[in-house]
Amino acid sequence: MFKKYLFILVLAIGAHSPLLHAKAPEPKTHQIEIQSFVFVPARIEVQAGDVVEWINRDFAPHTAAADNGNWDTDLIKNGAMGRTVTTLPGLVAYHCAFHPQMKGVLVVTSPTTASTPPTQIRAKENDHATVPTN
Ligand SMILES: [Cu+2]
Repeated sequence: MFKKYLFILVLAIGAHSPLLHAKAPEPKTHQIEIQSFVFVPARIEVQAGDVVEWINRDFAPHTAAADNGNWDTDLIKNGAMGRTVTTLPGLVAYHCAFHPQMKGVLVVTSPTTASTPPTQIRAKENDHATVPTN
């Protein structure tokens, strides 16, 4: 959590009009390394619209392919990079086409949800809790 807020702070300082930029965050790029037949990190949280890049540190070639078939980086050679752009929020499991035991997960959040402060989310939940639902 601290890292996330630090990053938002850095963005706010970098942009001269933080209020204008707060509602439409710039797409970010996230990097996942492939080391010793493992995606590192295996699970990352990104916002819809963000770019995810895989860098292959192994001598063996790898791929990153969504289990649902929505995207595939195709072959990533040693030292090379593959990428995809996230679209819809949700959990996206992926794997390496050559090594089915290599698995990873992208946790894709919607930009509006992710930028809502935790206090506002709690307030909404409390509202629902006090309203009888049949
Ligand atoms: Cu592989």
